Amino acid sequence: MQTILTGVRVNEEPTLGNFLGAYTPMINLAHEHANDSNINMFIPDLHSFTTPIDHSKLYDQIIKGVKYYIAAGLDVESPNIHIYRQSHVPAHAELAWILDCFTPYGEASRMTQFKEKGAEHPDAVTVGLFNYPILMAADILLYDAKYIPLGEDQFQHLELTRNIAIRMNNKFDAPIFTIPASEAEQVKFMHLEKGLRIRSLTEPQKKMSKSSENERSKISLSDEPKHAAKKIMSATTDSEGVIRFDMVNQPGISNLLQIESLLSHRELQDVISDWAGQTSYGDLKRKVAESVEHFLADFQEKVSKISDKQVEQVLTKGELYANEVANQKLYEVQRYVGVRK
Ligand code: AQP
Repeated sequence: MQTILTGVRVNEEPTLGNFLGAYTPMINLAHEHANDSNINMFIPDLHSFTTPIDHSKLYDQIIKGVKYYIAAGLDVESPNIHIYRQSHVPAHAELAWILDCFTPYGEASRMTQFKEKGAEHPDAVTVGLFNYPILMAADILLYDAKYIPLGEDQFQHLELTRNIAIRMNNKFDAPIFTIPASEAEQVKFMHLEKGLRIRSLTEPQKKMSKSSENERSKISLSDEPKHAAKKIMSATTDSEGVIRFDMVNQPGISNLLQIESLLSHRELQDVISDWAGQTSYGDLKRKVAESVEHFLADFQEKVSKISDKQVEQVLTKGELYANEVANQKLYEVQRYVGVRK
């Protein structure tokens, strides 16, 4: 059976960008493929402190992260849906070390996210931040995952994962790893035209990021719904004075149209047509604010109904599965590199 896999770090409260870029495609694919694929939705908790965080909050955030996956619509009763913590499957960290030794330093140095995040945290650029895409490669390759629903910002890391897998397979002349599908195939598999990038509400040329210190730039999944609606009402737009979908010249307006399409489950083209040529940015903002408020109220109610006990049960089941699959792959790799007979 093929494997579809994704994860969202719990360094900060996930945003609407994470929800629409990673949760939504994964949930849609789970609905479509839970009978013919393994659906692995894991919490990449070891990735959570590649940039500085408040460690006293991390454990609670992990549990909340699991609740978010369930509330988003994963059917945890399905035998093929697996939710687990990366830290509770030691093979992730072990394989990452092996992959490190098959990753040229120059190639890893080209990762733009490292450069961007390094610039944001100049006093705290750690080896962990540099190494994070290689741990991500281990997260994927351990399970032979072919499809990885991701936002556009992660495609470079996916390409690195593909390169590492191809290099190892060539080196040992064996199909050790399944090569994840290319960016174009991933996008097609998610039924998208291209990768998704929800923009910052205050600087729409940038992506909405959960670690942004500007609260007004992002909608967090735990935002009070009315407060979130106000953030949409004050989102940065432009002075063109007419509603058009044009990510280059009108990224703020285009971002609102994109959010509206995803939250209302309507084709982007239909939403664009509804608003084309209209001139009241206020009307568009009001519509999107309503959709965001409604979405958050509904989502938060679902989250509040999930108990810690249910989370424990889901994780126990998921981690049993994940350790079994991951250890098998790790042992195979260990044999190829020569540390196991
Ligand atoms: N703005 C976005 N639009 C669409 N998808 C997005 N993702 C993140 N931001 C957007 C997708 O969410 C998944 C989880 O990402 P992550 O938390 O592992 O790391 P990230 O990509 O670094 O996400 P953030 O929100 O920007 O986090 P911080 O600010 O902590 O670095 C990925 O699939 C990502 O593509």
